[in-house]
Amino acid sequence: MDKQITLYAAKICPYTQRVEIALSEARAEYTRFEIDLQNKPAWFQPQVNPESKVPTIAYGGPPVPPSQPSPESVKITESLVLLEFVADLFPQSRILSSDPVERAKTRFFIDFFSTRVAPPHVAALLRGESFEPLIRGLLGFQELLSKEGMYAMGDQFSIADIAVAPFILRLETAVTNELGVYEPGGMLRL
Ligand SMILES: N[C@@H](CCC(=O)N[C@@H](CS)C(=O)NCC(=O)O)C(=O)O
Repeated sequence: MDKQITLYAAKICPYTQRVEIALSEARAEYTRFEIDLQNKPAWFQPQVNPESKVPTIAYGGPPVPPSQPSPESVKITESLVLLEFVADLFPQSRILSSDPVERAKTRFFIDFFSTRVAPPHVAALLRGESFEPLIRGLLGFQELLSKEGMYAMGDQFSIADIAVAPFILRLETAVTNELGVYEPGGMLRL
């Protein structure tokens, strides 16, 4: 029998959404446990994640209620690590290619997004800093998108799409509705 998977999650969390998309794409059976980030259960930090963050997966161990996590399950954190973990557990999902070059390109794409788009996104929208680094990052990001298929890396939906989707959707929603700490129209004054 396959080992059990419990995902500690929060509905509002884009990092959690990454993992939920991957598990769904892999048609994985798993138990989802919502963590109220404003009022976390006392057992969460000591027994599940010392950093006290979602998403976290408890993998394996005996069948237990999520609120009574077993020390025998392995606790795995960090959404990008978890995307690769899900891809490894469910290779038939094809969310990460088996080809070394494709894998490297996928990882580069995700790294580019994480270092050149996500930080200036936060800086511009949440701290009111210049939009220029964000626009520059997005232009570079666009260049990396496959010219062939409909997905980030080509014809196959992959962890590249999954890693960026929750953030790109938030960015689009924010800038089309002028949500954020910048002045109205501020994103256009470059
Ligand atoms: N780098 C982590 C970030 C996870 C993260 O920051 N999660 C937030 C919710 S979106 C969290 O749990 N924060 C703890 C808190 O709010 O106390 C990842 O990629 O999984």
